[in-house]
Amino acid sequence: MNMRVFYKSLLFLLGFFSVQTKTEIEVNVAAWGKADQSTTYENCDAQRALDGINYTFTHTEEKSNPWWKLDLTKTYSVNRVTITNRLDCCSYRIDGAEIRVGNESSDLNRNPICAVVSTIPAGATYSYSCGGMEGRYVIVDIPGTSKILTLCEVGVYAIGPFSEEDSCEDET
Ligand SMILES: [Ca+2]
Repeated sequence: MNMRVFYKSLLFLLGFFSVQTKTEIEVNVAAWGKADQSTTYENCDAQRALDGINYTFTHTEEKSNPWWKLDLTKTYSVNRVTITNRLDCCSYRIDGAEIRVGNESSDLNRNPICAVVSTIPAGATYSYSCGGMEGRYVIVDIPGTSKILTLCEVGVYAIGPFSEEDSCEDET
């Protein structure tokens, strides 16, 4: 290896490592939040979309405009949202679901739409880019009459590291 190639390689590596140290980390903050939903069928409560188990699911009653709402307790810049659909039955029910990110806790439709689900195959996890939309709340809702909203898992990926208050380094 001549010196020119050596220096070029060295510069490349230095550039590589400097980029690496600046790389921001994508963190799934969904489970840090508290979930709620419009109605609950039997014991299929809203938190079941956050338990890390793909076969446990939330389930609303069959009503108009069902929704599921996640309160992240503070505002995050949401990079993407993932939804895992039900495997055993009724995968079509998720069709047309709207994913919203915003700061409106009561009038949920005022939160801007990040993406609309066309369809998700049974048991699959699909990812929807939200491009850094800011919000404390992530909502999944299905507009229409006689709808059932079921979610197996929801992931909310924000770009970290976050503010210093998220770090425990200073706590002894
Ligand atoms: Ca689950």
